[in-house]
Amino acid sequence: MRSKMKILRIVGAAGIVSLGASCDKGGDLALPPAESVEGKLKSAEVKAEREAEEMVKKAQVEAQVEKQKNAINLDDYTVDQLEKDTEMDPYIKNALLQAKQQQADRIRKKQDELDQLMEREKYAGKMLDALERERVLLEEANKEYADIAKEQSAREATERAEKNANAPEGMVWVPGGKYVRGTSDTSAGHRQGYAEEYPAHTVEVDGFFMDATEVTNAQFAKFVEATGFKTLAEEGLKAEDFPMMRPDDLKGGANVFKKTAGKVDPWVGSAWRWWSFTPGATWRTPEGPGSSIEGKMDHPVTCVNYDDATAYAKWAGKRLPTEAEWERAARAGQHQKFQWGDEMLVGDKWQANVHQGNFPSELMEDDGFALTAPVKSYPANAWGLYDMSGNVWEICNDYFHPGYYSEFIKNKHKNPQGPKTAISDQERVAYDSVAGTCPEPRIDLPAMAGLRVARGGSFLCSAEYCLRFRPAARHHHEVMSPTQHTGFRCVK
Ligand SMILES: [Ca+2]
Ligand SMILES: [Ca+2]
Repeated sequence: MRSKMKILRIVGAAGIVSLGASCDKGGDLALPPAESVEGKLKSAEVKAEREAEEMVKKAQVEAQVEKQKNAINLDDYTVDQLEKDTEMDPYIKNALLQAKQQQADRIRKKQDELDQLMEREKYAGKMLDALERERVLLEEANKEYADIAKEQSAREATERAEKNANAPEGMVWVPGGKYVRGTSDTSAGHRQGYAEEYPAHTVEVDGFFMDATEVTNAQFAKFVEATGFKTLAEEGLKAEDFPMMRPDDLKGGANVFKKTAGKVDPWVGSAWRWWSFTPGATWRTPEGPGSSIEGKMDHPVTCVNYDDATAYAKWAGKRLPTEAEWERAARAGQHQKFQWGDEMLVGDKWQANVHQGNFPSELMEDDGFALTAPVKSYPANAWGLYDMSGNVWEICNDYFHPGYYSEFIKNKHKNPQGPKTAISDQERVAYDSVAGTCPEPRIDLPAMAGLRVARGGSFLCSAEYCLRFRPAARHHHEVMSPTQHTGFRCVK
């Protein structure tokens, strides 16, 4: 009440001044009717009351703002301050502490997302750098090859004619020389999946004779007949080599392909969805017990491993090709996506025994064969070699390492023999192609766990899935795992 009277007095005085100023203007203005002294006092009182009401309203608004400001200020209260506040209502305090916790979680989550985004950006940047380096290397390799191609091609033709005139039976001459190995063609598959093919570079090998076809069942049968040799798939693993393995895991057998019951994404998850280790599957029974190679003696031998292949080669007075020799032979003086050109089909014809249909739930025969085909079922490449694309994978002599090319270009040399040491499949999977970090070989790696190179793709290489029937494609052969789609050919 006291403050209201004070406001009334001040406002009342202002009202009187204002009234006086109005009178000063005087002159011919139509003046309001004269008021009595009581009337004037009444008017001033009404005006003062109205203004006082407005001031109260303003004060209320200001109080509200102040209240809100105080509420906002609670945000600045630290968890520690909140916990120490003994006057605060415990219910409100708990709610505020929970809100603080949620806020901290949200901030942490945002930071994590930001970190991940930055990490991805960094990775993408590194990948772009890698792609650019690969593009430059391919350009350099192409230029280097273009400079020698004409002269080399003329020499190759003469050399092939001379050597092929006296070639060992079933073999053709692969002339020595330089070629562009690998690829930097990112359209050939998804980058991470095929990082082992990068970067493209020139490599030089000496000339050699190569089997025109994959080693057939008939040829392998002759070897077995002459030597009594037993393959790993027939013998199984030796307990003394693998003391930690259960007896069942030592059994002989091979991996056999089984279609999946329905469509699956082959890139996500394990290949064991369509492979199954089948005891009793051997080169004589490649689809498992009860199957046979009867009528298939001109098909490539399968279910053999590196040791079986080298034993055969030794008996035949030959050896397994190096990876560099194999790709030289497959390319036959060309650098194309496929051995026959850059298109998968020529006209509407398949040029190799590969996989058609949805992989791995279908096994169609658009190319004439669901499983292996007799060797020479498709046209030879320019140097007279058959099935260098598809039919069966061909084991090479080199150890497999996905980062091998990146290391090789730092120390290029003629007739490369591959990495000096083997890695296991776990180490292959752990390899980071963008960082280029090579896993260290495990010290206790059993010799048979080491990966060897396999080349050329097989009847299971899908045009839609792996496209590994390209000459640049590299794959690994697990020496302990003979499979239904892996064979070999020899050189000398
Ligand atoms: Ca086929
Ligand atoms: Ca082949």
